[in-house]
Amino acid sequence: HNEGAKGKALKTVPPIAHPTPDDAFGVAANIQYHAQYGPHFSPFKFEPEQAFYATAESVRDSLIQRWNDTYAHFHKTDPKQTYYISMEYLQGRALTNAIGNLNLTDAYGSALMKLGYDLETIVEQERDAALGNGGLGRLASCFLDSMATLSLPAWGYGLRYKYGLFSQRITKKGQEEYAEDWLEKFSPWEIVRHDVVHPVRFFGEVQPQKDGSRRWVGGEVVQALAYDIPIPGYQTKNTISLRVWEAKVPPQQFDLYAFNAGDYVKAGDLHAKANQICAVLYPGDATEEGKLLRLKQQYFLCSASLQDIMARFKERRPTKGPINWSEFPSKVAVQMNDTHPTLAVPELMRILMDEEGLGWDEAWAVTNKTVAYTNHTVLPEALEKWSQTVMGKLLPRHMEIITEIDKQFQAFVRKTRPDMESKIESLRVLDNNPQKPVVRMAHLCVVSSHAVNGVAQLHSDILKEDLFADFFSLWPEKFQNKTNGVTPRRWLRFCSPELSTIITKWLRTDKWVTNLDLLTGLREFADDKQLHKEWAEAKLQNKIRFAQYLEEKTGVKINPNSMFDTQIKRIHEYKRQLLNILGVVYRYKKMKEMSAEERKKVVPRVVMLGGKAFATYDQAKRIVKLVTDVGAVVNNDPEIGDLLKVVFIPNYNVTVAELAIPASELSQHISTAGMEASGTSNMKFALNGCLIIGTLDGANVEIREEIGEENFFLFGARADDVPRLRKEREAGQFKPDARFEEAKAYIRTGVFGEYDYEPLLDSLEGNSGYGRGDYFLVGVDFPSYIDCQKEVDEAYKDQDKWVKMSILSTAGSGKFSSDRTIAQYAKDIWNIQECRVP
Ligand code: 4GP
Repeated sequence: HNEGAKGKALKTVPPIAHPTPDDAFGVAANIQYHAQYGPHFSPFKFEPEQAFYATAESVRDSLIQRWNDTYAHFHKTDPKQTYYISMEYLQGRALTNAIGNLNLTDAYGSALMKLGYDLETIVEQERDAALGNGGLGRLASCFLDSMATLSLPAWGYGLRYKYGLFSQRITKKGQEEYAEDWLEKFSPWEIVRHDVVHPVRFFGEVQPQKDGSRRWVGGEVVQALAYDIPIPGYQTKNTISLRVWEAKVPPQQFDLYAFNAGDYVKAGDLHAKANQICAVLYPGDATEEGKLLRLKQQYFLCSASLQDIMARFKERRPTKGPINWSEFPSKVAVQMNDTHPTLAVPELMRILMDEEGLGWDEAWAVTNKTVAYTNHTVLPEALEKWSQTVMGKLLPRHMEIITEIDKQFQAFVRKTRPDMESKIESLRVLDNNPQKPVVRMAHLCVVSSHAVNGVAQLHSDILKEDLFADFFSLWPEKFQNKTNGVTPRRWLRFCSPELSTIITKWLRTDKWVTNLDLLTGLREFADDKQLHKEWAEAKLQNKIRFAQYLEEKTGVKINPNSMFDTQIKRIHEYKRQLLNILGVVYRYKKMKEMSAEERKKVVPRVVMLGGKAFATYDQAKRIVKLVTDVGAVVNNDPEIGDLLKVVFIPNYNVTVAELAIPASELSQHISTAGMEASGTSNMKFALNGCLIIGTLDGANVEIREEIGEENFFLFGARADDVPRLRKEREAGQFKPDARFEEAKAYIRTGVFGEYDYEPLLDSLEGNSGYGRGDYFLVGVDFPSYIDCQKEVDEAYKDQDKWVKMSILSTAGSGKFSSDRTIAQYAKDIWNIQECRVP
């Protein structure tokens, strides 16, 4: 089945020569070779597209070699290995990162020059791999980069969606969604593995066996086919895998008789069903079909990955004698990225019991020591619950296992904590509400895992004190915090080469790229005039580059000497893009009321918002519409000119972030306190010397601690106060600030157009029919937000002070490297060690 030692192997022959950093001629020849013989060959054509594919294929050769060496090394040394299972990965583009990590950037740059291209043009040919939705998906990708860079024995598993997260277009109607066909012209980075295939069953029934065991039979069986995407580490040979699965049916299941009889639909029925599984990420789940498809996707990912892990484990055991299963957790760690891969638990139990013949207790002990769970959100709507009926139909054996876990959990509580008897119903894995019996996936995760973690200190505290408080009282030792991080390679070294060069120059080393704490060395120069000059110059270059991009995409011309103020993230009411835009509306109104003299004192600003609204999330789409409508008026107001611009950045993705973040001077992280689990773009902005205006939420708290409170623009209610404030708001005890009323009333006058904003504005009222009565406390935080924005303007007027704050932001960002986060997971949860390819 697998890529291990069995069967005939390729004889060792002299190694093939791969491009080296100082051999631009060799690299150029290699690119030419691929242009000539690669799958994208086109006679007489060497357009940027052909050049990109030839370049990528040439880089891929080096990656494959390293990937092979890494695999062989892991196979030989047989270390404990981590498997990160995630429904999402937001990889973005790979070329810059790959050649950067391989230390081949200059070589490829000069090679392409010889062939008549500059690297930048070629890089821009690549489509983003957007196999994810938001922070959780990008975090998974940062983690892979750190796992490889730390030379850890670790892999990622995911799904190979045909269409990535939709591509967003902004029209007069607001956001429109289009399929993101990232595979249209193939991805040069994936290697299809026809030798790695696992069967995955759906539906069918459970048959009791003579020996008392149970077996799942019948139903539909599809094949999971592996694609490996090599993930190179930085300055290490180690290159790990992101293995993504695609669903296939074997050709024997194509009904040739039906086809020849003219029933084409029937003939290809199973193929069509298999194709649905990996068609899109998060298919709409308003219908029963949609729900079933989502559960199918989750099981497909878990089953294929677990079978794969199992096969590798077995392959690495000595061939003689029975397998000692208690050894499994000392060789395998499985990390569930949120609740989407929870089915890994019953699937591992099923394999151990039904296929390997272990008893319940033994299987449970192995499973518990193997799996761990990361929670990424406390939003109730995001804590998955699956209908027991659907689960029982699609996965009858798993439903039995889940039911047993639920039963044993109850018995455990009764036995060990009789004082908690009254809590059992609300803690159970099964919610047997007769109207709607469901499986609580988060509870299944907590009960089954040996470790449960939140993603920032505040969030982990909320898990312990609130969301999972009773579980915490049962198992205090399970709960941990692992504050998120971001990879310094993509998010500083490669996305801002200008700033990186300056940092390396002043620190006299580039070791900060793998040891981000070294950035504190910049503090020493925070007042140095020369550094200020260089720093501001780099920022300006990045601003100019982004301004050009924006003009190309939106037609709006922005002045690079204005303050660049950015909020980029998924559009969600709790993230409060609405607070931002209401603030802009208020600012605009005040500017209109000013005399020409007064206006001269205004700090020119470009307010940029970007992000995708989930296709069925109406309020989020209205927010997008409001931002674009405000922009259309403000940007064309001759009285205002360059003093204020409002731009919606279309189709926000990883590549856009790589341009926007280094160009920003202020970024907004303004969620209702207690609702943003961590945030990771806040870390990227701070790392790039962008100041933050934010609430005390998620990782903002730790960022502020690290960079110093005097370098952070703080406003708004604290998480502890939120429940009380909500109650007061509900009880009609909230007295809105006049400025808040003014901003809303201004929109209601119709200055920004005739679109019906009432559902949005009404959601901000205490007794709303649309929202939840200003549940997100926009009205409560509005006055302190406006005051804080004033402080921002004042600070910006003193550019020396501003640049110093900017340097100190970067200097204090060392903690937020995903290398630190991953090292902590490796030590505290996975118990894995470095396994470096010699
Ligand atoms: C996100 C959280 O909303 C964000 O605060 C956090 O930084 C990120 O996970 C990574 O931990 N959650 C999701 C999600 O993306 O889908 O729940």
